[in-house]
This record gives sequence, C-alpha cells and structure tokens, in this order.
Amino acid sequence: MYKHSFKVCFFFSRRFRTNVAEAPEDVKRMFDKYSENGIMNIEQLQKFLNDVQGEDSRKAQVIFNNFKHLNFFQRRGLHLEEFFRYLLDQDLNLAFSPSHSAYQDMTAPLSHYYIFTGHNSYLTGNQLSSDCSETPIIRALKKGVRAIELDLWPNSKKNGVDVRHGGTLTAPVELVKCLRAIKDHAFTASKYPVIITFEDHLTHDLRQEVAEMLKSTFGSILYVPEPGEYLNEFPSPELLKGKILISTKPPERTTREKPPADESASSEEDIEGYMEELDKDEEIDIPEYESLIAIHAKKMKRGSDLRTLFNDMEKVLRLSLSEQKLEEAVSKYGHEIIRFTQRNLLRVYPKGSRFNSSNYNPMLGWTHGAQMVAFNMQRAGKYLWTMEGMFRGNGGCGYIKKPEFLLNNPKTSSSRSTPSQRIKGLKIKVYMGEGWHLEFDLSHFDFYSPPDLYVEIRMVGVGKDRATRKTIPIENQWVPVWNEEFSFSISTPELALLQIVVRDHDTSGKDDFAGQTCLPVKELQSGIRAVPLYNKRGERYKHVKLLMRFDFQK
Ligand SMILES: [Ca+2]
Ligand SMILES: [Ca+2]
Ligand SMILES: [Ca+2]
Repeated sequence: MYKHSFKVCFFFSRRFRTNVAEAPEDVKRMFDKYSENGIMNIEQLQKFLNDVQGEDSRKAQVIFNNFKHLNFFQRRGLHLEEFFRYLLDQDLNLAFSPSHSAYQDMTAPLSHYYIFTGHNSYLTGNQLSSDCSETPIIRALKKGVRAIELDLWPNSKKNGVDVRHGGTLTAPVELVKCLRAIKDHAFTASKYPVIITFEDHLTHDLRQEVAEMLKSTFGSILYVPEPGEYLNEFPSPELLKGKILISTKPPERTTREKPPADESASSEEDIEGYMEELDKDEEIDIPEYESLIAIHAKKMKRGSDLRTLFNDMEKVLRLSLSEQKLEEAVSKYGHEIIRFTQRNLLRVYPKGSRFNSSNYNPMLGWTHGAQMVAFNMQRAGKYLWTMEGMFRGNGGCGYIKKPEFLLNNPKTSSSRSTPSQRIKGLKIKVYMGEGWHLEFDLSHFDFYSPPDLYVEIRMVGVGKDRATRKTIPIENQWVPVWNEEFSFSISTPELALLQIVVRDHDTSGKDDFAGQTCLPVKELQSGIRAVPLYNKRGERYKHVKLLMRFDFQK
C-alpha cells in the first residue's frame, strides 16, 4: 500500500509539471528565422505564411487581430509563445479546413461520384434485436450521408408499412416517420441529392400506399423522371440538387391474359370495349409506385452467373452486391466491374454475418468504381473512420468525384492531370500533442500514472500506397513530444486518406484509445498545422490536438 501511494504522489507531481506545452525545436527555429529580437512583425509572419504554409499573406492580419484581444499581446508583433499558440489553434491553423461547399465538378452523371451511403439506416444498434427508429437516419443525414436504406414490410395488421430488418427481432418504425425525418433533415449538411434505397417486401396495395406517402411527404422535392428520360446516363448531382430520389427494384409486372380469340369478341364494338378495359387495367398495372422509381435496381439472383451481372445494358441501373460477392467478382471480373460502374451504380453492403453492425474495408469497392459502399453508421471503428475521412472531402457534401482512371478506358485515358501537378509523396512530422488532461479523468488511461501516448499513422489507399508507421510511446506524459518524421509514397492521391490514431501504450491488455482522425490527403494544408482529434463516435474533442508538419512531394 505504501508503495502505491508513493507512486501516485510521484507521478502526479510530474504530471503537473508537464501540463503546459512548450514549442518544439522546429517551431523555435522557424520563429528565429522569421523574427527579430524575439518579435515577429506582420511582414515576417506574411513571409512565413508564404514560404512555409503555402498560404495567402492576407491571413497574417487575421492572425494578428486574433491576438489583439489578449492583454499580453504587444502591438509590434508575436512572441514565440503567441506564434506557437497560433500554430496550435484549431480555428486559425487547421491541417484540413473543410471548404463550405463542394469544389469539384458536380455536373457529371451520378455514376462518376462516390456517394456517402448507409446500410439499414434505421437501426439503432445491432442487426438482430436493436430498435428501428428515425433517429439514426437523422444523425446520418446530418453527417452528410446521401443514401439512406429502408427495408419496407407490411405492418402486423397488414394495413400499413413498417420499416424493420426482416427475419429479426428488431422493433419496427412506421415508414411515414422515416420519410418525414428524411424530408426535414435531407439538406442541412449538403444540398446535393438524397437517394432512398428501398428493400421492398410489400404487396401491390401497400406499394400504392407508399407511392401516396412519398408524394404527400416530399411533394415537389421528389424527383420523378419523365418516362424515357435519362436512359443512357444518370443525371448529375448538380441537376438533382435539393431532390430526393427513390431507388429500388421495380415490382414484377402482372401480365394480362390475351383476349379470347373466339368469334364473339370479333365485333368492333367488343374489341373497343376490351381496349378501354385494358387501358384502365394498364393504369393499375404500371402503378404509380413504379413511376416514382428514379434509379432502377437489379438484384443478383441465386446461382446466377457473376459475369452476366456486369453486362452493360442500354438502360442504366443500380446493382447491389454483398462485400463477399464483390470480393469474388473482383477476383474474376475486375475490369468488367470498373467498366460497369462508369455508367451504372454499384452498391456494396456488409455481409449478413456482421450481426454486431461492424463494417469492412471500403477500399476494394472504391478501387473498382463502386459508388455506394454502404456502411453501418452506428458502429464506430477504423473502417467507419476511413469512410468519414473520405467524405470530409469536397466540402463534406456527400459526393466525391471518382478518379479519372476509373472513369475512362485505360487505353483512352489521356485526361489525367500532368505528372508534375500530381502528389507523389507526403512527408509528415509529428511534433507533439496536448489537451488530454483537460478532456479525461486523471486515471482514465492508467490508474496510477499519466498516459504513455503514441501516434499511429496509416496511409489508406490503393494497394501500393498502404503503409503504417508508429511513433514511440512517450511514457507518463500528458503533453507528449515525439518529434518523429515519416515519409509515404503516393500513387493515387484521389484515394489516399491519412488515418491518425493516438493510443496509450499498456504493457498488459489492449492499448487505450486516445483520439483519431482521418483526412483526405489531397485536401491537406501543407506546413506546420494543428490536427484536432475526434472520439470514437466521430465527435471532435474540444482540446485534444496534435501539432504536425506536412510536406507534399510533387
Ligand atoms: Ca492504459
Ligand atoms: Ca503510464
Ligand atoms: Ca499506459
């Protein structure tokens, strides 16, 4: 017992000594270079912004104004401490500042974009017994998710439509509630279209009811294609701004029997009468429900040949495959899949055995052009963080342009950007981190001592770009200083994501999670930057951040 209390005293006194971050050597050197007599004036700051940060010198005034509110600021310029504080500032100096709107070309067909896509969007937890609710749908839409999946079933009285996961104990939610939630929240995070994918287990009559519900809930924001419109190519996200699209497999048409070819039906009158009746029937037979389907879906039939799935039909459609089927298809028909996804949509969904709502590596789908890699948005984990990282790009609008090599035939692909403009590598330096002591209990990581934090940096991307590096753990420090440098080579910057996870090293048991982020490499700001970290659920910590440096090799 005596030993323990000694330990507590010893480490806690050490913790208090190191709570204040000190500028790393590189920052000190940088300050010396761009200052005089310990003060950096506005011109010197402008030069630093140009030389090191690759940024507009007008930013200097913003930085100066920011420090003017503070008493210790002297009008002449920044001291080292203020310079260091500016570099660590989450508002002034982000490694990734999301633009507030999409900057990519949004006028290409839908098939040219990755679309932020949810799987069983109505489930609150696991795939077997969790509740169905509109709440996870709202949360997903607010995150920027643009494709919501709803499984439609007759309710227990067979007179209404419920949303639930078939064959499980999940408690249903009424369809109309989900539709209203979608209408209310569809365009808060992004103005680009929301696609609702239905898994339809309904009867003819209930489908009619769904059609009515869709029209009355969405009104003019429901996108209803003109018959024969967009046969060869989907419309663009730009054209579909503010619209809701329905995508599902059209129900089997009931074919009418031919009129009896007997004598009595041969008179003109009789035939006319029959035609009128047929017209009426036709109206019922091409139901409204079907006319509201903007994106027709095709499902893989049991035992059907994989290759024929990717035959490019004249009319564009959406195909759904499980992650396992995709793996199988990719191993045999990789090129066919890429060609298929140039015009058609491919949705990939988690295999059925992921009862706990876990996810899978989205990169296999992305590298084969699959637009809709559907994820369980309620389950935190490294793949969901990757997904969230991908869709932080392009202003967080939920649509990311696919790289050129997936859109053109390799032979005709001459429109790739010139080699000199392309990113070939990324040099990263991890200086230090701070903020954990403000966010966590003193005993959160280790019961008797401060955490032993290390940073794992993972390059996520196409096969040859993948790499993982780690810093060493800094023992018993709330403000760890690493000063470690890593280099990554990058062949496909469009699909490169920088995944950063901080953990507390433990000699026994699993290392404790201490923050994460995932950022699209193409949109990283070069120079010395603040990198705010997020918790497992993707919510940004108020205080926890890293100071890092990024240099692109072109
Ligand atoms: Ca621990
Ligand atoms: Ca420790
Ligand atoms: Ca530890």
